[in-house]
Amino acid sequence: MITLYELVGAEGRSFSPNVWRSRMALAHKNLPCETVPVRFSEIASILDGKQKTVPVISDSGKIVADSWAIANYLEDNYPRLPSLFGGGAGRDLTLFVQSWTADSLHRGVIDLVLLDIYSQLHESDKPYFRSTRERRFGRPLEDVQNLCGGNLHRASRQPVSALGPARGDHHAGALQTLEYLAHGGTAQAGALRQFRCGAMPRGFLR
Ligand SMILES: N[C@@H](CCC(=O)N[C@@H](CS)C(=O)NCC(=O)O)C(=O)O
Repeated sequence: MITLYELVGAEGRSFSPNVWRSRMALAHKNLPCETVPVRFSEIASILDGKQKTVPVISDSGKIVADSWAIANYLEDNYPRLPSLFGGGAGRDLTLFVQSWTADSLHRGVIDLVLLDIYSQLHESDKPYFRSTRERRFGRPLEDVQNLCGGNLHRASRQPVSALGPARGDHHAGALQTLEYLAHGGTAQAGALRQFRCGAMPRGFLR
């Protein structure tokens, strides 16, 4: 059994797109897994105590960290299960999509949701999140999100970078879908449906 360590907020919602990539990769491979919810302040104490970020998986004691490393591990160690990449070219293309997602899409979206992420954190995580992110962004969380129009739903009334106009929910959906595509670039479109119906975190940014 594979164990997936995932970041959660105060109400137990899994809100990290990096973790969702691994969740979706596991689901795509039909691999059963158990999830262990962790807060930011607990990451350093999971497994061998060397982890700095999630997702992390433990597969019968083998520890793999980083969503891209996890996707590669699953593909290489479970070759008989549905392929995440569909071959070498698909793996290369997926790496490109993953890099673009991290460098362009996430950078565009994070301004819209930073305060929302903070608001849904457990109280014990809030000081850490505020201090690290305010250092990174160089201003208060409130200013980051307000400077770009308020929130994901208000932003839905105007085009947001390359995503174009759409409902705010669709931005969130696009983000999740792209996250999935980042690990399933050439996989069958049909596989996507299960995430829409099942594992998608509806309204998780509200
Ligand atoms: N490149 C890594 C990034 C992982 C990452 O940054 N995870 C965030 C959650 S989205 C985290 O664990 N951050 C811990 C922290 O900020 O202390 C991956 O794709 O897994």
